[in-house]
Amino acid sequence: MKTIFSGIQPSGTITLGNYIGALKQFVELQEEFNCYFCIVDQHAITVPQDRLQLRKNIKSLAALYLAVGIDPNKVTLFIQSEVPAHAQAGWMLQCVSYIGELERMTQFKDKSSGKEAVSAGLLTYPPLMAADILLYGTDLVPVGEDQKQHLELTRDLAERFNKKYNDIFTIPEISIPKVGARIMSLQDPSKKMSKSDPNSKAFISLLDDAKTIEKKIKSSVTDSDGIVKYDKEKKPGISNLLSIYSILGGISISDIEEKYVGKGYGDFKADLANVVIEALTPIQEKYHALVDSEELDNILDMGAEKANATATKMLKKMENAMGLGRKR
Ligand code: ATP
Ligand code: LTN
Repeated sequence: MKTIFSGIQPSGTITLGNYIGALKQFVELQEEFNCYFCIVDQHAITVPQDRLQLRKNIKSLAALYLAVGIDPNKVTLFIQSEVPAHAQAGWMLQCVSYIGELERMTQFKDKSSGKEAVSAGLLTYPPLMAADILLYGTDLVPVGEDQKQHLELTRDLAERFNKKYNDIFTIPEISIPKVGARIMSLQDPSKKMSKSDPNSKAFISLLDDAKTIEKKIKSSVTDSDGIVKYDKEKKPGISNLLSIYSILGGISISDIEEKYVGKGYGDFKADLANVVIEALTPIQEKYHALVDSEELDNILDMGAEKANATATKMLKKMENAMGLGRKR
């Protein structure tokens, strides 16, 4: 059976972008693959986090993984910092990475630009991500489009390590959804929707209530020609809303366009809000039942135990390949 690994940062409440670009795929993939899904809290601290809020976000993200349909009996769901091999392997892979290639990562450039104090962790984030993936002999990594460059670097690092030390890593493939790989901000359709956007109107979180969803969609940035038509270049706002409508409503974009011929953006946005609310309501119900439960802690304990068992074996192979410690 092939192995899948993917991670989400507990840097806020996950958005429709995370759901459509990543989580929705995970639910389908769990049926056919040996899946590891990780709450990457060590990645989240590459930018400042409030201690108590981070703790909350970790549990909340775990509950959301389950609420969207991840089955803990089929997958290994765990918290990155509870499996120390990630940071250990991350260090070794930092020593295989070049500063130049890390400085070229667009996520680093975006998140560091204009900031006075940029943590070294923000720069060395990709080798930690490579460690996450490579520790499990991962074949396939399902992610949104923004992670393509990090995946390419992961493959380069794995190949470099295999050549230089010992051929121990599987070279992972990337899996990006055909539609919805890049859901855009509701306030600026040239930017991706991001859960840590300081403007909360820019994203819909999976836990937003109906009123908030209606308001955010109503105030989303579109254009002034009033025609519901998909045109990514000329009408990025409406095109983004059409993608969300199509994916969550299960209707093709051309059918939606036809439905709104002669109608304005007001009708379209009101219906889209209902489509989103309908998709999120059952997820929110499951979430509330789980988030403070003992069951959730048990699932995370079980996940950490399983992940630790697998990751420690690969870590040992890495240490042997590089000559660290004593041979055992
Ligand atoms: P942050 O704002 O803290 O950087 P984020 O919202 O960008 O976070 P991540 O935790 O970095 O989200 O990403 C989790 C997964 O969601 C990744 O697979 C990523 O590719 C995917 N993803 C993130 N944003 C989008 C988006 N706007 N559209 C589609 N997929 C996305
Ligand atoms: N870098 C990713 C989160 C992430 C990840 C991973 C995704 C960390 N480790 C391993 C896939 C596989 C992000 O910012 N979205």
